[in-house]
Amino acid sequence: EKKWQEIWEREKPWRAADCDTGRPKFYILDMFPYPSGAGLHVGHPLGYCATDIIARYKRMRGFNVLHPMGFDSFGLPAEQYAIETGQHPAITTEKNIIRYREQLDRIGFSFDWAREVRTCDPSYYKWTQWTFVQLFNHWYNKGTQKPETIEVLISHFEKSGTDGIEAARTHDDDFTADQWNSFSEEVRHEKLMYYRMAYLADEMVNWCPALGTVLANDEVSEGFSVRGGHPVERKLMKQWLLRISAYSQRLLDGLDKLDWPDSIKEIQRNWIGRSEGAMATFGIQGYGDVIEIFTTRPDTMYGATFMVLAPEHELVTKITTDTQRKEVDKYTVWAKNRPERERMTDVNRITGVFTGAYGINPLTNNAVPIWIADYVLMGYGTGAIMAVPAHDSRDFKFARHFNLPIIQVVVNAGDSETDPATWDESYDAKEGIMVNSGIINGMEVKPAISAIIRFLEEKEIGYGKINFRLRDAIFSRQRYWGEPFPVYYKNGLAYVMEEKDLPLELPEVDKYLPTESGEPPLARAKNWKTPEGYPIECSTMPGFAGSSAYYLRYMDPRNDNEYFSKEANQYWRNVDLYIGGAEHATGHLIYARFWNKFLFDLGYACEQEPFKKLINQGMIQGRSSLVYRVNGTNKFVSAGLRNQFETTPIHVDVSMVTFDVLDVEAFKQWRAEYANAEFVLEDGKFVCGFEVEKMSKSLHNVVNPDELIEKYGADALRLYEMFLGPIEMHKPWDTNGIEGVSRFIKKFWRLFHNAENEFSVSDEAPTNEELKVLHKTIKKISEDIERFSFNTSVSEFMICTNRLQEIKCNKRAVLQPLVLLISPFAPHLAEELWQQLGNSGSAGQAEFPKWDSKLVVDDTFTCPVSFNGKMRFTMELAVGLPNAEVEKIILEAPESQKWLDGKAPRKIIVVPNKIVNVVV
Ligand code: ANZ
Repeated sequence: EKKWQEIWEREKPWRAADCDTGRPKFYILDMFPYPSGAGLHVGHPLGYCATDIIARYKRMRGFNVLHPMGFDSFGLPAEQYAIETGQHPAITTEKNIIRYREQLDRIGFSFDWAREVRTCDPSYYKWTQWTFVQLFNHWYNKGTQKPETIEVLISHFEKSGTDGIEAARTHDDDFTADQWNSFSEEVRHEKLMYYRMAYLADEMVNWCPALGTVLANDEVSEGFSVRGGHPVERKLMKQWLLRISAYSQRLLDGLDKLDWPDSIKEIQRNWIGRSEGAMATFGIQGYGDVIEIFTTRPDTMYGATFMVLAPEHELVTKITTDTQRKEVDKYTVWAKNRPERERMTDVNRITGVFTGAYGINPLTNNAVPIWIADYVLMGYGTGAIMAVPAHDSRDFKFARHFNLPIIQVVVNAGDSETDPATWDESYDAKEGIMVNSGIINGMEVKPAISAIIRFLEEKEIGYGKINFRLRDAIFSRQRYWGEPFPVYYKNGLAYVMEEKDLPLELPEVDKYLPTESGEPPLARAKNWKTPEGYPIECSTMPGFAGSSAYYLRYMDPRNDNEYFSKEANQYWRNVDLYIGGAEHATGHLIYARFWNKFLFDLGYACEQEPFKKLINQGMIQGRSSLVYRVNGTNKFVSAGLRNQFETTPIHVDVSMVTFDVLDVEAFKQWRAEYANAEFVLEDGKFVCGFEVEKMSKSLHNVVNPDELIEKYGADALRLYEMFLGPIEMHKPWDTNGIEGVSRFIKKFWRLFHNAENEFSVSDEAPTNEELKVLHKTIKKISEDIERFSFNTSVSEFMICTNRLQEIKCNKRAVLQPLVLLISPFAPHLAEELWQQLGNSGSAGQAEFPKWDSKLVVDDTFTCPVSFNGKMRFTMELAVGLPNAEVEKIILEAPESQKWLDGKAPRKIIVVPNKIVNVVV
C-alpha cells in the first residue's frame, strides 16, 4: 500500500483537468472536516470511503472528476486550546491538519490535493470577506426578487423616497424624497442599514459568558452551548446580521428540485416555516396607539377574547397600569432570560401577567384584556397576538389557567355548538362552519379566511400576509479565531473596505481573551485601525462563513484576482453529489444555499443551488466494553457471573478486548488502581459486557484507523467500512468483523497466485460458466455503485471470489476485468495485481468493465405450474423454449399426472419464461 501511495503522490493521477470539455464533468464533494486535535476515528472516513468509490468509478467511466478536500479550520476548539496553553491557534491548526492529511493519505483516498482550501488561509478568506462586502453593498428588491446595489436604492430615495420600493427591510419606516434629502449623513446611514443584506442591528442574542461569545440558534441546545456545554443567556447586543430572510420563499421553492433526503428537506421547510395569514390592527382603550397582530386564522377573530404581547413588546411599558406595573416588571425580567426554545416548547408551564390595559377587537368593538406571556415571542410575526382560546391550544390552556372567557366560533360540520366550559381541549382543526361570527356566519373556514382578509383590507385595518419563521442570521462572534470583518467605523458609522484592501488579515494579540472592558480579543491588537486611523470592527465571522461557498473556490482555488473564474464555474457548475452528516440541516446546508443564491443573483455562480444530490451518511457508533467491579472491592467478575454480585460497570479501553474477552494483563497495566485487581473468570476467560453508544474518547470506545491499517491494511479498512451496512444507516463499529474482510482480500489474491504465492494466471480461453460469473458480477457491482449500495457490492465480491475459487478459475480474461471492478473499493490491491498482470498505468485510470447482456441471463428459470389457476408445483425450465416444447415437458412431468387425473387438458396457457397454467 505504501508503494502505491507513493506512486500516486508522485504521479498525481487524481488531478481534475481544468475545463476539459472533451469529457463530462462530475463534481463529488465531502463536507470538509474541522481538524480537531483528536485526529480521525473510524467513524470519520465512512463518508470519504463512499465518495472515493464513486470518484474512482466515475473516472473509470470517462468523467472528468473533481474530488477535492480541504479544512474548515477556523473555530472554537483551537481557540479554547490557545486560551489554555497560550499557543497560537494557527500553530495548533497546522499541526492538526498535517495529522489529518497523513491519516487520510494512509487510507488511499484519491483526493485532488492540488485544490486544497483552508478557511483560515488569507488567500481563501479574502473571498469570504469579499462576499460580505457585496452583501453590505446590496439590498433585496422583493419586486424583482433580486439584490440590487445600494446606489440604486439611494438614487430612488433621492427621487421618490420609499415610495414604490418593495424591499426586504428591518423596519417599515417610510419617508419622502424631501425628507431623505434633508436627512443628515448619520440618519441616512441608519436608514440604509435597514436595507443592506449584511447589516448591523440591536438583536437579542444567545450570549455564552463562558465562551465570551454570541452563538447561533443551532449552536445552542436546551440553554447550553453545543460545544462545551456552557450556560447560554439572552442579551441585547449590536450585531452583524445577514438578511437570509429575504430568500425565504426561494429557499423553500428550491427544495422541490433537489435530490436530497426527504427528512432534511422537511427539516428545512419547518425551519423556514412559511405561514399564510393576515395582519390586523387592534386599538387600545384610552390610547392613540394600535397593536398589530399576525394571525393564521383571521376567520376566528370574532372569538378573540384577549390579547397577548411578548414581554419584550415595545408597548408593554406604556400601557401597563400602575397597579399592574410591579408584577409586569418582575415577569418581564424573568421571561426575557428564558431561552427562546424553552419558551416555545415548554407548553405545560403556563405563565403570564395582565397589563391592566384593554384592546379593541376591530370586528366586534369589544374590549379585550391585554396580557403579556412568554409563549408569545418577540422575533416572530409582530410579537403580539389576538388570543382565540376556543381554537388554539396554547390560548385555551392560558384562558383556563387565568379564567378568561372562551367563545366558540367554528363547529365541526354536522355538529352543533357546545358550551366551551365543558371542553377538555380546544378545537384547532382548520375546517368546519363559522358560528357567532357576524359577517361570516355559516361560511366554511377557508372562504371565511378570504372574506375576513378582504374586509380588513377594505376597512384598512389589516391585510393578507405571508410570514416566515426563518430569521436573519447573526453573523458576529466575539472571538479571535475567525475571519475579521472588513469593516471600519467613521464617527461611529460602519463602512466596508474596498476589494483592493482585502484580505484584511487577522492581527496578532497578546491573549485570546476579551479585554477588561469586555471587548472581543481583536480589541487587544496593536493598531487595529485603517491607515487613516479609523478603528476596525473587533468581532469575527462565525463558523458557517468559511463553509458557505467553499465548494465554489475548489473550482479555481489559486485564482488571486477573482473568487473563481467564470469559465471554471460554467464548467463545474455545482456539486453533483455531496456526502456528509445530517446534523447540518439548519446550519451549513441552509446558509450555503443562501450564500450561493446571492452569488447567483449577482451573476457570479451559474447555478441557483449548490448541491444537486445529498446523501447523509449514518453515524458510526462505538461498541463500548464494560467490566464489572464488585462494589467496595478491587475484584472484577466476568459478564456471565455478574448477577451473583453487587457490581458497578466500568468502561474499559476497547483496544484491550478481543471478541469480548479482556486482556487481563493489559487491564492491570492500564491504570495504577487496577495493578492488583482480582478476576472471577468464566471457563478460564474474562468476558466483558458491551454497550452501543456514541464513539467518544471518554467512553474508551474510539477505534483509530491507523492501528487497523497497520494490522490489516487500508483496503481491508475501506472494504470493512462499506461492509458494515447501508451508507445512510447508523451502525455500531465492531472491530472483530474486519478479520472476515481481511480473509476475503487474501482469497482474492490467491485467485492470481499459486500455493507458493507465485503469480500464476492462465491465458486459456474462459468457459461460458466462468464468463457468466464475471459478467453477472460486473452488472451487480455497476448497478450497486449507481444506487450507492456499497455493502452489497462487497458481499458480491465475496460471492464471486468463492465461486471462482470453487471452479478453479485463474484465467486472465476473467481476472483482469475483476481487478478493475474492485479497484474503486480496494485500490492498492487492484494496482498491484494490475501491474502483475503486465499492464502499465494505473488501474484507476483504465476503463471500467461493461457487462455483456447475453452473459447475464440465466439459462434456466423456475417455472410455477398451475392447474385451473392453483399453483401445484415448480419446474426448472430452459429460458427461451418455444411454447410447444414447454407444453410437452409440462404434460410429461410426473407431477402433472396427479392433477390431470387421466383427463386430457382443455387448454394450456404459456407465459414465456414466467408461468404455465393448465386448464383441465
Ligand atoms: C389567532 C389564532 C387563532 C391563531 C387560532 C392560531 C389559531 P404559525 O403557523 O407558526 O405561523 N402567533 C403569532 N405571532 C406569534 C408570536 N410572536 N409568538 C407566538 N405565537 C404567535 O403560527 C401563527 C399563529 O401563532 C398565529 O395565529 C398566532 O395565533 C400565533 F384558532 O392567531 B393565531
